Amino acid sequence: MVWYYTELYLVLIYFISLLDIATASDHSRGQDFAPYHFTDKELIYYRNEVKSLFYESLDNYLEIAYPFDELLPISCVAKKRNFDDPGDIITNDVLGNFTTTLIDALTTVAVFNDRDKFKELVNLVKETFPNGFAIDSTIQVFETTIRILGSLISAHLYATDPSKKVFLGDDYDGCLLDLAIDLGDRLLPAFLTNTGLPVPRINLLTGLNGLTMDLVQENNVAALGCPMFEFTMLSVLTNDAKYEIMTRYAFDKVWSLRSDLDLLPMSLNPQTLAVYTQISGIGASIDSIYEYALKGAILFDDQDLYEVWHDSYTALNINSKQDWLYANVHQYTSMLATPWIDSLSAFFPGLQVLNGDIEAATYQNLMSLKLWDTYGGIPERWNFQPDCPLQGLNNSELVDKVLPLEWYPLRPEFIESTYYLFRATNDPFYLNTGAHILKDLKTRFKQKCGLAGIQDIRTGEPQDRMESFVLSETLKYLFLLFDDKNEIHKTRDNIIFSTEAQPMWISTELKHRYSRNRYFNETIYVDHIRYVVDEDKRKLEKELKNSKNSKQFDLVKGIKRIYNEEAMSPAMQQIHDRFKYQISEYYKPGMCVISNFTQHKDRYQNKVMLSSNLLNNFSKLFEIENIYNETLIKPDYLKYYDQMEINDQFYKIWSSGKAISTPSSSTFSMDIVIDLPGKLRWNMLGNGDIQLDTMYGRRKIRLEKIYPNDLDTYGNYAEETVFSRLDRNDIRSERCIEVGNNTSVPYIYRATRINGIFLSESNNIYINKKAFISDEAHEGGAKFNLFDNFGLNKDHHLLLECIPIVNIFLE
Ligand code: DMJ
Repeated sequence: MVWYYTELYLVLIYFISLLDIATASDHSRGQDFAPYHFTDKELIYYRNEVKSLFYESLDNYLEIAYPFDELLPISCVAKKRNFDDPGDIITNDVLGNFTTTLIDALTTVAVFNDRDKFKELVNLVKETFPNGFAIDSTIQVFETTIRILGSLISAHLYATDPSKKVFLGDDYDGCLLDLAIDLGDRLLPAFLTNTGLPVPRINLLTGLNGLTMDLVQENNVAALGCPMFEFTMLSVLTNDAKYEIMTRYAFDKVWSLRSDLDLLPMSLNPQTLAVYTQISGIGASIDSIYEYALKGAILFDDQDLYEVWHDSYTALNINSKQDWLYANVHQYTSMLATPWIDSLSAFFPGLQVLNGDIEAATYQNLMSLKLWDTYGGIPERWNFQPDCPLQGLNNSELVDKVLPLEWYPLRPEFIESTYYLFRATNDPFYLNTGAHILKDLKTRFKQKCGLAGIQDIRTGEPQDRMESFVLSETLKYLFLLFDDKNEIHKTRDNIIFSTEAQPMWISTELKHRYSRNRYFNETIYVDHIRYVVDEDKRKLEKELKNSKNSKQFDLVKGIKRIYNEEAMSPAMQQIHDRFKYQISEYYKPGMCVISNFTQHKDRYQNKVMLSSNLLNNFSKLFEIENIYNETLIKPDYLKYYDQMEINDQFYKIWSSGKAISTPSSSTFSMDIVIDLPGKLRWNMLGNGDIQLDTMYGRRKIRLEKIYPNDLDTYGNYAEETVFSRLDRNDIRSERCIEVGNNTSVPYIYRATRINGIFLSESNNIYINKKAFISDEAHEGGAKFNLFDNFGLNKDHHLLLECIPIVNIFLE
């Protein structure tokens, strides 16, 4: 329905804009349309601009830098692998001397439907590698898998699918698949370790021989688990299941290393399983593991992968999610581990959209937008809260303190998520974001020979580098944002983008062929998988034997932690001091009013009855500025840089003139965590209420503490009369009578989130009373009585410290 109306509107706007062209054209910029109406003409213009940026950069690469891996866009020379120093892993991990830019860019040309160019580039790849990848380069297995192997596979799919515009038919001999097989065979020995987890690097010519310990000892979980995606595609295309079996075993093994909270560590030793970083989150080192769990579930129609996604996403929502971002937390305690987020986490909203979680995606993506507003790009790392006192610092010192990593190499993640959100909502808000980024690319990032990132966001110093993902991802997603009718959007092929934006799909015929004809017979891999599986069994039996006498669940009995700013025990106080960010105030007093611009009675606005949902109906569009005002600091040189969502022209056309912004609340919010052994189960009712029949598993409930006349999370003033009607007496015990006058309460609690899910103003949580007490030993032997920590009044409200939580009912 939404699509239908929107298309109708766009047609309408198109005609209106035609009428207006004579006077509204922006002739000074050589365009014959009125910008920010997003008419077909305007979108074509944007698409062409993206294409020009792409082709200019690619042509320069081919002319100047080919057959090396990259082109330096400012100095206009090739960026090569560091042949002199094989230990320079920062350079050499992705530059295998295998024309990275050319191969990674192949499918962007396919997405442009440019068959001639596609054919020319495929032939060039074929000519370049007559002997496959017999190159003496030690490279990163994961990076090579996503940038080279995935690109070859995806381009092969385009070349061989008659339904695609760039289908090559007789002009193609399968050379890309041959190369993919050759490369896959060179990478796969990385999985021949005693654990079945891959070492991070391998030499394309000599394999594992001669690799020094420092090159192979630490691998991150994304790199350990994710090759499964591209390698399974390779199996599907060849019927040789060894690629799938070896890499899928590694994926499953990685997942088995999660903590009780279902949180994965960031990196470990693939030979010993020793964990190097017990931190979990959604950013660098770990990002794609979630991505490939969900995308793999869809592409391969795989329920087990979906469960991995489901459980890991639930764990992230419980343990790492804050309203606007996912923080890095300790994998065993879920305590906040770092005060920063990194740029790569901007991909997550795209994944949430794939999961159908549009509201959550909207929130997370706005964080990236505000970062772009502030820094003109997404800093590699940004402190969302200060990690040291900031008082007395001048602007440049402040910017320095809040950007632990200060570069932006034109990564795609923000534009990728913007693209997904536009596909899901059709809100012009996202087209505006794209138009803004496109303008930035042309004016701030374009250099003599290509697109260059920013080396130092603090000063705006450009970076003389164009990584291959700029052409394969950043520009592809930007183009697709403006190309509603691209064949990718019209197909029934269930196309899924790889983490490198390489489109992947499996036809029904191929799927059947693989399930009928798959084989697994290469001795070295068959023997190896037998060996690691036997090892697993042996270890499991040993563990079971040892655990017979121990009480497994003693550690997670009852409530583990209750965070409260008052009445803390000294021990709790110490924890609080050490990890104060975990229970930091989420909201600070203050008002957020849109006052920076005037409303124009514009003639387009009178004619075009369209508005952006996000701009007009999302009441928290400006909350981020308020919450993160301490660390969202604009560098001086960007003082006059536009805040894209209130760009005057966009706002005039797409706001209804009634855009609202809820003032920030004056209340204090805290999280309480209830951990009980067992499996988390719950029921979301149609109206958004939550029904809990058991309390097993982990619940993280955010409670807002509201005093009379406070402004609450939803923008309401708490009227005094409400408080006098509430009962604070625990009907199960006498203990609350001593606390004071039972006829009124000094403040109340209200639940605003549960396990990362937002509750609306009218939502309640209903808990089965029986879930509060367990007299029986169960799932590991724990008995509990949650009433020791809570209470219950006669109106069935749950009481915390004898204070009613007004929307949690025990029945
Ligand atoms: C790309 O190679 C891929 O998107 C990967 O998943 C993360 N890093 C870069 C882009 O930032």
